[in-house]
Amino acid sequence: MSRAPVTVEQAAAIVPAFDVEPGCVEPLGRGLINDTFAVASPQGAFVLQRVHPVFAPEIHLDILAVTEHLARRGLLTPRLRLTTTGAAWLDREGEVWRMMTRMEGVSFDAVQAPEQARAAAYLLGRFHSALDDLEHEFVGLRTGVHDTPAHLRRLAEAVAERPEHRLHAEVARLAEAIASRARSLPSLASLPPRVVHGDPKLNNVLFAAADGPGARQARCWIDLDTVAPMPLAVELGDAWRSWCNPRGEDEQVAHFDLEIFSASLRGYLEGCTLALSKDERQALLYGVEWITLELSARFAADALRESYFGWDRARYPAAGEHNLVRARGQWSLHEAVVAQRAAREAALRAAC
Ligand code: GN1
Ligand code: MG
Repeated sequence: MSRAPVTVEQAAAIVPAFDVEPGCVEPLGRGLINDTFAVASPQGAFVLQRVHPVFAPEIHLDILAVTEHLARRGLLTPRLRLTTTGAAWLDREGEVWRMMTRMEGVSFDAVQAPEQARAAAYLLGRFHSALDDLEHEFVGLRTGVHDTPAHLRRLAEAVAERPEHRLHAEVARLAEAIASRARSLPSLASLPPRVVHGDPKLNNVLFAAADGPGARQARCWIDLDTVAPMPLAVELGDAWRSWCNPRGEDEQVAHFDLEIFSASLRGYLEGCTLALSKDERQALLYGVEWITLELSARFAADALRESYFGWDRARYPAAGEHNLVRARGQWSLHEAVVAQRAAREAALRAAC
């Protein structure tokens, strides 16, 4: 089962370990994985997080290298605050905590206008390009994060292991559809790795304001636990599955917005100075098909296991019910994306 959530008091007790006075500590954000708090103190504004054990503590060495490089290249980025002993993370009774500077800005769960997605994409292009000459051996890699066959295996295992689960029949049906679709998509293996964000959904980018022109001005990328070398098609597939589905992750029937897709593709190519190979460009067509399928499999497996993704206690009776809605939402998005393959291909041909 998931770990007990952290209380504000517990979080406040951690703050001095980062040489910060625990001024005001409040829960922050809607992340599904880490426990997150905002800290306002005389030393400045920070984000304190209890890091989920899915991440190796060594990711902080990767975050350190990536954020230093981004800052050198003139991009805004949160920076790690070291502990009083100079460490990049704190190990307290077996739990990993880290503190980063809190960036000003507003996040959105759903794209409000194509221009907003264009801005996020432009900044993602700059992010990737700035990291092109980073010389760093990644040490905290969450191996298998986008190993789709492994996610499909875990879903099949969950279905086999939980026949008594109240949602078993529904998940089993979905799992079968997912597995059969996976057999028909072309493989993305053998694409070159690029240093990317790793979880570029819309609410991981901060905008200058909640409305007006500032809502179309992307300031910086946050939530850097997943920075890693991986194919661009996977990264942009993950971005598009989030940006082009304005209904968000909690709706069973999704919609893939082609206008947002085209606007963000153009924005990305404006911000990106990487020399992309023909294979990398062509693979952009299938990345979003794979990612929607993979995330559907991950949510479906957790509908039975009820142990990984955070869930909304106000709207659902239990984690399983929330994750089943999300799994169906991503499946529906996958179907929409496949149905629009020809239109996406035309947009890609026009832009690349
Ligand atoms: C998780 O924690 P959060 O919400 O930024 C997940 C991503 C999924 C996303 C779906 C480490 O990200 O992979 O795309 O939920 N992160 C991890 O909302 O599993
Ligand atoms: Mg997040």
